[in-house]
Amino acid sequence: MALTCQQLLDRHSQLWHNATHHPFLDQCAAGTIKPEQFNTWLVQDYLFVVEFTRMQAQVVRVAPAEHLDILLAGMVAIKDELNWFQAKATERSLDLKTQRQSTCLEYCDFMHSIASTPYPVQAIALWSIELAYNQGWQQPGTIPAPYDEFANRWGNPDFTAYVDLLAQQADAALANASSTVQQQAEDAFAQIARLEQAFWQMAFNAAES
Ligand code: HMH
Repeated sequence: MALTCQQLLDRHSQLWHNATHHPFLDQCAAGTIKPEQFNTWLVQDYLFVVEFTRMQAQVVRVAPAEHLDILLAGMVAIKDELNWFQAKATERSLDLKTQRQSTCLEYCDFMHSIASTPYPVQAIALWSIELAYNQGWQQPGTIPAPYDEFANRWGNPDFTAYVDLLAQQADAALANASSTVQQQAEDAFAQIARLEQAFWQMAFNAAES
């Protein structure tokens, strides 16, 4: 029996819950997140997305031809996202030429390491990274201004449909994968869940200084 995206969510429900529910997001919804927390997230997430762009490009390199259409739509969307992050940073007078914090660095190193894994593992990684934000930003319910546009970027119906297509492609890739590759995909999923939780916590901790 081939592993599926849904099975990964079921098997690791606690880890996934922690990846997508965090006081950072709840406090965005409540309007009580502190500017230094939010701005830390924004700058570090921009730096993350730069490396995520490279990961997406790497997946394009190894994906079967029939998966390219959706992956290339994702490449177009990430172009817009990088420009949007730059505009948000300018609005807030934030310097994007900043060092990555250790958690961000660890996540970027992990994405880099994924490049040497078989396509099904990369497809699971891509899907789970996008699903984390798709679910996380919707989880607290309606997020009011000024954070609504952040919630909407990853919570909107088009993005949800894109993530669902990524899941279908990952399932198709896993259908023919060996048990070793399936295990690698499961390990990657669990590691991404841990890194997502740590990334929220990194930004949340910025309030303590
Ligand atoms: C940390 N995970 C993190 N940042 C993001 N922007 C996404 C996932 C979704 O692309």
